[in-house]
Amino acid sequence: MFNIVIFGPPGAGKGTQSKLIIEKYKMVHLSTGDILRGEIANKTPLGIEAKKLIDKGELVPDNIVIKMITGIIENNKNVNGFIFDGFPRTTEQAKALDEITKANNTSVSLLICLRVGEEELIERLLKRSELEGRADDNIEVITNRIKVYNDVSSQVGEYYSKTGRLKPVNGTGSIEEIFDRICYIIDKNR
Ligand code: B4P
Repeated sequence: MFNIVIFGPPGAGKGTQSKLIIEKYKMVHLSTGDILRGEIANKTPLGIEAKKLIDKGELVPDNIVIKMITGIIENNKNVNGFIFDGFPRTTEQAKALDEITKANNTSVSLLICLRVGEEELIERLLKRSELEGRADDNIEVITNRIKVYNDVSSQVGEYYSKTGRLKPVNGTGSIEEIFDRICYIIDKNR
């Protein structure tokens, strides 16, 4: 199994690039954002709680997302590998992911960190809000999401850097150009 984390600030292109990666490398896409939005759409108790936080641009508690991820990994033991999109977002989640993968006789090989400037992130997310109308894509919430990324989530990069697994990628340019940069790293490390 070859597992990757795709990481970066909100709007960096994690979801966009994950779709291309799973198609080329036949991996399983695991997006905590998508799972949480599914819970919200189905109005489950978890979704109702998560919505209050997501609508403010805050993170959902670690124990909730860790539990979600654990179940999925345990139920998919025979896949080529996972692409973890939007998880881990805290050091606690990063440590938990190392423990869960180890318990399932696998590991995370790389964290691909998409680097994009703040102005472009805001521009992309506001454009998405016109197209998709996501409740958390408005300027006030976007500003808080970027702040949470800088204050909390950026530490995840440092955690992976200590074990030599952090691979920064220039996240600007066309979607295809960025995908080529990611494939180069995957092919070199597989
Ligand atoms: P996510 O769904 O992960 O949302 P995101 O950070 O906005 O990334 P996304 O993948 O959607 O956007 P992308 O960069 O691809 O999380 C949403 C919320 O859920 C979080 O704020 C948090 O509250 C909660 N949550 C999720 N996981 C959690 C966790 N582990 N712990 C706690 N809470 C959690 O794309 C953005 C836009 O840019 C798109 O419109 C795309 O078309 C465009 N784009 C992409 N690449 C481009 C390019 N090269 N050029 C121009 N535009 C581009």
